[in-house]
Amino acid sequence: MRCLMRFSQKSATGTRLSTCGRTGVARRTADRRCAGLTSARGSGTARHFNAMTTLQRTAPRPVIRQRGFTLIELLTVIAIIGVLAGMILPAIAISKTKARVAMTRADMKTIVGAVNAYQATYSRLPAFQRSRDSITDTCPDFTYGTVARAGISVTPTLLNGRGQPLVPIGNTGNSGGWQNNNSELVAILRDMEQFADGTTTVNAGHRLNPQKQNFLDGFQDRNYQRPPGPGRPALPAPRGVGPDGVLRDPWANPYIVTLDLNFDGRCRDALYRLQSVSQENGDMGFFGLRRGPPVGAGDTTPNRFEVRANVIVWSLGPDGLADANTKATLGVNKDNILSWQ
Ligand SMILES: [Ca+2]
Ligand SMILES: [Ca+2]
Repeated sequence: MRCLMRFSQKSATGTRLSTCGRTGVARRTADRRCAGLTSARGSGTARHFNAMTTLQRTAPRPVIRQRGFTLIELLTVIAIIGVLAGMILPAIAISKTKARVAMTRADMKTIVGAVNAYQATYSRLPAFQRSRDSITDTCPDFTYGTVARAGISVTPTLLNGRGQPLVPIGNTGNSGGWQNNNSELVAILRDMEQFADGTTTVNAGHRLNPQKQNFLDGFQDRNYQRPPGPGRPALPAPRGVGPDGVLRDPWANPYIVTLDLNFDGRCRDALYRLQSVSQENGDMGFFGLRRGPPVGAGDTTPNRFEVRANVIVWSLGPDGLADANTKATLGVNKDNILSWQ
């Protein structure tokens, strides 16, 4: 009876166990043996069985040693994790940068599209009168660069996302030295009379967008990532229109936009017009840039590299830098993102 009861027990894993730990044919054999032994309790065979059972009960059980990791094993695991992290983290950083570059390209398409839509509506480009009046033979188009505010100087410049001044990029050789950043375009294209910081825009009274259309609705309004405080400047937030009206890229730097204000079908940008940046071979430049013909008698500069477009946009790229003495394909200019590339 005891054996039958044991046969009906299940182990923790669901395997049926016999008294002797047998299964299948062995179990049936054990069944018969146990049945016979049970009916013949007290016989010699039964005594033998009882002796065996006693021996099994009293036999020492094997000791299972539980040991932890050794120091060497732990150090090996830590080293492997370190190697894996060293391989994975750079890959994550690269994919993050690629995603931001893709966002930047999409943003630049949106800006170009907004300018074209404005031009189709009003038969002119979205520029303030002082910007139009500033063009000359040596500076026939207008670049909205890194200048902090509208005026007659390229300094002070806007700050990057870490609160550092950006490289000065603005128009040289124009009349009166008039400069501005892309907030001028934002005000006109979004039909803004006032920016979030309270500044009155060039579009006050809707004078540059009388139909009150929003041509640039693909961007969010961003607050500063850190507001200005006593003795410290505000830190701009990435990708969107800030309280100062400046449209910034995913690295919190302003999009640089050049408009073809002399309407010759070519954009002469403040940086990319430079021979030191764009010349590849003779009048041939990098990324489709070509040295254009002089636009007037006073246009004697060799810095006439241009893009065939009515508007171009570019970003300083992940490093937030550009240099007027470095080729477009090298150094800090290499990662710049160009709408015409
Ligand atoms: Ca032009
Ligand atoms: Ca750069």
